[in-house]
Amino acid sequence: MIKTPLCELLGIEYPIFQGGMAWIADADLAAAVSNGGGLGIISAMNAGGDWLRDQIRKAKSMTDKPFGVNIMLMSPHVDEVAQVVAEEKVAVVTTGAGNPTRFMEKWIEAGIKVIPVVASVALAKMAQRAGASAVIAEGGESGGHVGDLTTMVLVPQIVDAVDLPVLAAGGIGDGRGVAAAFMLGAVGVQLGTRFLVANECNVHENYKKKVLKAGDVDTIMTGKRLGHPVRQIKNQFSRNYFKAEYSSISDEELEKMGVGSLYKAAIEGNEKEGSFLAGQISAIVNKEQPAAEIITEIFAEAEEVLKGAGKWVK
Ligand code: TUI
Repeated sequence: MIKTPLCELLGIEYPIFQGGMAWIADADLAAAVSNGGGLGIISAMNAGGDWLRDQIRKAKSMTDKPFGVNIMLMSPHVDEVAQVVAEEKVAVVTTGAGNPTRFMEKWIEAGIKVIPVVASVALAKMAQRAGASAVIAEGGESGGHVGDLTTMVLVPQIVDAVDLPVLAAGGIGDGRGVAAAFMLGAVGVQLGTRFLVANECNVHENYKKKVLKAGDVDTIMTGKRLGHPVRQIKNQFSRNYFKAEYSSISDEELEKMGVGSLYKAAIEGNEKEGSFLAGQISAIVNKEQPAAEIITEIFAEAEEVLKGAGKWVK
């Protein structure tokens, strides 16, 4: 059995979060992960407050276990959804794509445990000062919006910099990855890509197929020119976008090219025009299964790996 301080902090069985994937992580997936003993997370993405409130109430009806909401800080509705999570008193709020400190006092007052995703030591320290319960150190292997550093490099630096539980994210897809994260000092992990192919995940079937088929060099990072680097699976859209970034088109035109592309991928399954955000670990994600089985399988494997971790020590 693997137990870490994160299990005790949140009242969860396994120290694993499901990443808050925009247009993908809804109440169905979050409840399935929480019922499986991890922490399921609903993505507030660019949605408004009413949609989020409905999803939170739906998840509450599907599980009596704790679950979280991920607030994407670049959302045009960020103030509204920040208020909704405080009113609904969700157990955990994770944040991404920005600095959450201006909202933290309100969330903490509502009894919410705030666990920001950080991609740098500076933000981790700021989050600790603002009252974070833990931080998620996310490396650039992740899908979606990413920072510069890899998980291998980022996690130990965050562990050294803060006096909080640290979760590792980015490039983790099986028990070996979990064991490696623990070796770096993490006491929990967050996985997105592996949960994207869970049976309970409502993303379009074409999206799942793309992740299941992807090989080692099948993701690409776009969006650097506009300051929002995003990792996604290579297809017509991402190749065109990448080329456009290094052409003479204006920033405004480039920005327009990306509008609606995530919806096209996740909801419509449009293989040519969609933006299929996924991590580099897609290459080892090869089967669809229930979320609960993903969790038990990963932790059985992690336990084996960790038990054998001393094998080279003489
Ligand atoms: O947020 C994510 N992943 C995401 S958000 C998203 S929606 C989106 N779509 C298009 C463009 C941008 C966003 C899709 N995937 N992961 C968490 C994460 N946060 N990764 C990196 C960061 C991060 C980066 C810089 C957090 C803070 C930061 O700087 C904060 C500051 O302003 O100091």
